[in-house]
Amino acid sequence: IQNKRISYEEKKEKIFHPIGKKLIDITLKKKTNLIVSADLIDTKKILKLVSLIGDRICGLKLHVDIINDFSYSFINYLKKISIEKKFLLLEDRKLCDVSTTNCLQLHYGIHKISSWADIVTAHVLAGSMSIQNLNLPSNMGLITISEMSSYGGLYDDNYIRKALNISLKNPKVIGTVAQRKVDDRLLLFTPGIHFYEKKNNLGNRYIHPVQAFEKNGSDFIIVGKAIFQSENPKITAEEYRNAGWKAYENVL
Ligand code: BMP
Repeated sequence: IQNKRISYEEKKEKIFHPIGKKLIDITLKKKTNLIVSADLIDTKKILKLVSLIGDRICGLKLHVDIINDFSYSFINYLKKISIEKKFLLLEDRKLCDVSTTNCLQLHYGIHKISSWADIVTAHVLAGSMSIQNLNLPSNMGLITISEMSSYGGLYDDNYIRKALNISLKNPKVIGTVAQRKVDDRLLLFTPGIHFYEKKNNLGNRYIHPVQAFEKNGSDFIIVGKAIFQSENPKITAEEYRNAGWKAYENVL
């Protein structure tokens, strides 16, 4: 049957990086493939959101460089909650430079991403070497960006194929962001998820969780505004968790 996929258990056997395996373990334990993107500029708002949705998610995605009142007490507290509630912290830094600069951006500056994040995102525009020699801690993984959810992006099939190849060859890469099926040895992360919206007027495109799993072979859905801007993020997160989990089970 066309849409069949391998289970998370089978996928875990193909993923060698410990953080990839850990993410799958969390997903199976909590029955959730939902990653919430907390694109908020205020630490109190992020912590409030996490208190409402922490039980429903396998990962929390951050853009720490948008936070006005970033501090280590915030990050330490968030780290503690992530361990208690069992979810991973993803910093969506989208590194996109040569290896030396990527390395500096990962380890230094105000945010010292490598000191707390479980996963960081990176483009591979600058080539395979750009994501090598980053001195990542052994328990930190990379997610590459092979194809974005926005419309009018510059990614063509050739670029995407090459980005996927670079991802497969780098042992630090646990998976990728793309809008299509990828090799089973990569975890596939799908942003641009919404129950009702198809496009927003700022260039992002959206698909339903069912489409993400049936058509694209997604492993994890990433949901931002649909949850954190909803009237009741707790209930909405549960709706997306449930939809993502059912969509996964339906293609098994
Ligand atoms: P929202 O669901 O509110 O549109 O948020 C999507 C999140 O995913 C944003 O943080 C955005 O930076 C990120 N993202 C995306 O929208 N498309 C991609 O292809 C890759 C992303 O990381």
